[in-house]
Amino acid sequence: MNLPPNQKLAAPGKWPVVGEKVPRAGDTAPWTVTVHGAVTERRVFGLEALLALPQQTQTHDIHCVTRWSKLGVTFTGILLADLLALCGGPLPEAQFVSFVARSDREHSTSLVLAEALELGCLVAFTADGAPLDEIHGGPVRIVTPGRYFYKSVKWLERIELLAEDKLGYWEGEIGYHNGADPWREERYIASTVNPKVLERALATRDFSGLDLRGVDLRGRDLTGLRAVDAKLRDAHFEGANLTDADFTRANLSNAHLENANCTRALFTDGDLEGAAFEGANLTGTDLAGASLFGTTF
Ligand SMILES: Nc1nc2c(c(=O)[nH]1)N[C@H]1C(S)=C(S)[C@@H](COP(=O)(O)O)O[C@H]1N2
Ligand SMILES: [Mo]
Repeated sequence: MNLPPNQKLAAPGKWPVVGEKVPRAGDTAPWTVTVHGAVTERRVFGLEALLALPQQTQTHDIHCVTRWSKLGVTFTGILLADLLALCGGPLPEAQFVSFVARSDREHSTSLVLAEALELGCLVAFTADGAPLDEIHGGPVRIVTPGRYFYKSVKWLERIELLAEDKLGYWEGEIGYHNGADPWREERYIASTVNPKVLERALATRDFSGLDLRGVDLRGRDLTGLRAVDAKLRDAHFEGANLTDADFTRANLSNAHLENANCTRALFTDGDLEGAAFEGANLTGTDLAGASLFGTTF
């Protein structure tokens, strides 16, 4: 059977509901899906017009980050690639795609555009032969094959093509991994702390004293982060904005800070052995008392 590591089958015939349960409250406007951003032609599709486009039928396995899987669900819908082609295709600068929900928190998720196209993301209307129930994202949701199901937005309202990534709700605020590959178990950005602790740490930008070994925070805006005494061995901060971050006494051994913006960041008395700072901006950085054996700049 095709179960990724540490997943279990949901009870036969059961499809659990995860996250939001309804689209935006009180919104009675006709359903539309807008394709915009770094695309040749911005277009707004009404639901009827969408349903009239050529559709595909695909069978995919669903893997939720909370460890249930449901194998072999058949979806029908429009391939993202086909929909983008109807809009004249992505502009050259388009590197990411963000799917945004018609929901109270404007829930969203994003993917590398090339991956989304390669995986065969589907703008889906039916599951196992019936229109999607509202609770499962009807009338129209994204289905992203080969990724944890949080990459499959319910109640699709917008598809935005972007030059730079815009982290989604679960990824940006709750600490779900932006990669989301179930075969590599990319569940949380850190596997060493409890998800509630991680969520709080992200909300307050305070990692002080936490054990976040191997945490993946590439490309994030972490301006003013407090990480005093944090355990950040093997952490990934490539391209992150660490302006005014405080890493006093933190353990950053073998951490990756390539191309990070470390303007005025404090690494005072920290352990930076084996850490990599190639391409990082070190203007005004304080390295006093830090141990720098094998650190590369
Ligand atoms: N709009 C919206 N889409 C969403 C979510 C959400 O909270 N809101 N949750 C995501 C998560 S974490 C999962 S596992 C799946 C759950 O889809 P389901 O409720 O149909 O099983 O939807 C994803 N898409
Ligand atoms: Mo999920």
